[in-house]
Amino acid sequence: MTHLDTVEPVAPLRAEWQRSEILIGGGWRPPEGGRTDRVENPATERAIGTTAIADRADVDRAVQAASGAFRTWSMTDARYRADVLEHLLAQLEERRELLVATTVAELGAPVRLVREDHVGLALRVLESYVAIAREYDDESRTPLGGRVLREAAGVVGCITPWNFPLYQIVAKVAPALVAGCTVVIKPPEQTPLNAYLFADAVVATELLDGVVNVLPGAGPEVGAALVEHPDVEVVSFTGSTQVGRTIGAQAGGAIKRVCLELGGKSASIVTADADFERAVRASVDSSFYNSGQTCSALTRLLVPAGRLAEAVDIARDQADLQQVGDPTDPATDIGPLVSGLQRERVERLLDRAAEYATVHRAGTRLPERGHYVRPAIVSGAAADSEIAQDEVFGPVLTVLGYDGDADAVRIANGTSYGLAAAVWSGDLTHARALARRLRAGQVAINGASPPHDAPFGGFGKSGIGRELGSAAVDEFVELKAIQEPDQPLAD
Ligand code: TXE
Repeated sequence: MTHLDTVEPVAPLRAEWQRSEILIGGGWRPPEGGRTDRVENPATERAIGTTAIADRADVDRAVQAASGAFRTWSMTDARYRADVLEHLLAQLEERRELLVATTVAELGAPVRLVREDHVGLALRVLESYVAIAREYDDESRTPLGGRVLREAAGVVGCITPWNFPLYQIVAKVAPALVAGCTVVIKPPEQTPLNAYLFADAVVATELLDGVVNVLPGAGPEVGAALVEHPDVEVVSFTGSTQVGRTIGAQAGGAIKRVCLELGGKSASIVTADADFERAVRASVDSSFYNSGQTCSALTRLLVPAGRLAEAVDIARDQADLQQVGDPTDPATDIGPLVSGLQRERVERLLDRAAEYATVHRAGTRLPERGHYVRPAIVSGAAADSEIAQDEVFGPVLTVLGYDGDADAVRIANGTSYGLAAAVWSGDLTHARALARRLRAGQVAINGASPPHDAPFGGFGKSGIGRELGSAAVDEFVELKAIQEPDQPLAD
């Protein structure tokens, strides 16, 4: 059987993928406008299901439900919330295989990656929040004896992207629930089915009626209505810098708290004394991971100028080794991009890059159908060129040369972003010193990336605020200083 023969001509229609309702106040209801939209499998370009599309009236109903639930949920003990999250985790665990199949079908990510990282990571993150909720302390003292309460901020609007459909939901919802907030989720248009499975787990958990509401729909309509709604106190958004800027401006105008997780153009600095080949190959893998659709991907490889040609050769070889194709095949490394639109964007950027740089495309044969992109290694581009500055969100690595540490740091910090970075060196002291000089929210030394409870977020235009771990809970908390007289008041 050839590789292509394993791609199903028409993905099976599953009952779970035909959804005409939205989740409000713990119950499934038809959307006000009665609209639905089709969901496409990016590997086959065929419809695999339909989902409901909410509108502004639904946003209002969902926010009302979340506001009602907030009155009781925000008053519960964090230990109680830990128990509820544990139930939710068990419900998601029961749906693990369905979540894997759904993610492969609606995102096109390879099954091996989906099992370990997409679904596996999402569940591990939720598990970390069960532990955080158990330890959660909503009261503290200042050094001068002031009493400080941590109170839930209110209803949170969670606007999520498609690149890690389940993880993005969990990374917002779990810390918000730990803090005592209630949420309205607006999942992405491209991958709403994961949100439905999450909603099924919420319903089965029973104790979350109104605490978690799910409204699939268009960003400029449902997403914007959530941001504008006066009873939404916090907006947590992950997506493009462009939409993040709009949301930030709207939230600022309404004096509303906002958490923005935006793009990145992360640098991987390989020093002269590093395990060079390992560092280059790992950087290629990072930039191709999830078809390059990862905001923290190491998309700029920085090597000593004298070793540029060697780095490009190794990178090209690593690109050629990638198996691109059917995401249901466990041997596949790279699946399609999520949509035709994303594919066109990436190809356009590469076409323009070919005018001023060398674009090496991997030799891999691509399937005839599907939004596939041939992985690319770009060399000879200036550090300030479009391909070295813009987030590509496809399997593309740009290799740049540097001349000494100061130059490496200058190039690494020389974008508007600041999400992640990597340093490779045989000398840990040297690597740590370089890491300190990088303006990035996370730095991985010699391939060791931070655990999933370490804060994740960016400097500069990569966003505002942090996700993961207890740092994310802080985004959904208001601090209240409350003081009582030292002596009890006389009756
Ligand atoms: O993002 P959008 P898109 C980057 C990546 C990618 C580019 C475009 O570079 O190529 O963004 O992707 C909702 N008000 N990232 O177009 O449009 C939308 O419905 C409120 C990086 O998919 O920002 C979806 O739920 N909400 C990123 C979410 O915003 C709005 C992951 C993200 O969609 C809205 C994804 C509006 N006016 C893309 N318009 C990362 N940081 O990981 C859209 N939305």
